Amino acid sequence: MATLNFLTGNSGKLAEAQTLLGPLGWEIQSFEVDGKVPDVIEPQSDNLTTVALAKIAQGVELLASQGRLGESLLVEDSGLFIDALPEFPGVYSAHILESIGCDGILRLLDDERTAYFLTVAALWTGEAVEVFVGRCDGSISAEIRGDGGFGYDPIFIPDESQDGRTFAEMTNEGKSTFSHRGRALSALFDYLNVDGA
Ligand code: ITT
Repeated sequence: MATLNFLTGNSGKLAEAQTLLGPLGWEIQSFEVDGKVPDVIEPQSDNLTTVALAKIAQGVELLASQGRLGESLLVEDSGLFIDALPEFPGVYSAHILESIGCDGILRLLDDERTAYFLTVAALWTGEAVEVFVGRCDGSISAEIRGDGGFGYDPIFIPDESQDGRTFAEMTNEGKSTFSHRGRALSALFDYLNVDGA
């Protein structure tokens, strides 16, 4: 089984990557230094790709400092984009979730509720950096629903949801079949399979 190191402080992201790529023959392991996930600095930027590339640059430096430069490393940056609130919460998704939460988002919205999630994944193959993007269109629910997932999952209904369920009302497998992260990681898997990186 091939191994992919994933540098993330978000256990929900790690679990989803394991759910999606595990059955396809990839062991996704948390990238840790001295037994803990290292901190990375996210630059102030209104662009997820810029943030993902900054994270992978720091990750590659850490790999090098461990004498593990030949190993692969994955990072990703994700955001929720709500059409009625241009650029919001977007790249500030983590900060906004901490400050006003899902409740706060619901209070800001009226009838216009379309939104999308975007993931930009950056992979160090052991030789070079490759970027993969995944998008999931949907809408913001009228109320918080579901206990699964993490972050904004209880208020996001993907367009593919057959019965109006939020991501938080789905299993990780269900969410990953059409989520932003699922799509970015599927593209990554296709790349690894073709290139054998
Ligand atoms: P990293 O260590 O990987 O950076 P993070 O939680 O800081 O983890 P991001 O900056 O990419 O990740 O995420 C921005 C915010 O968006 C954060 O609060 C997440 O909880 C939320 N988020 C990301 N992906 C999500 C998803 O699939 N469903 C719901 N919320 C999500």
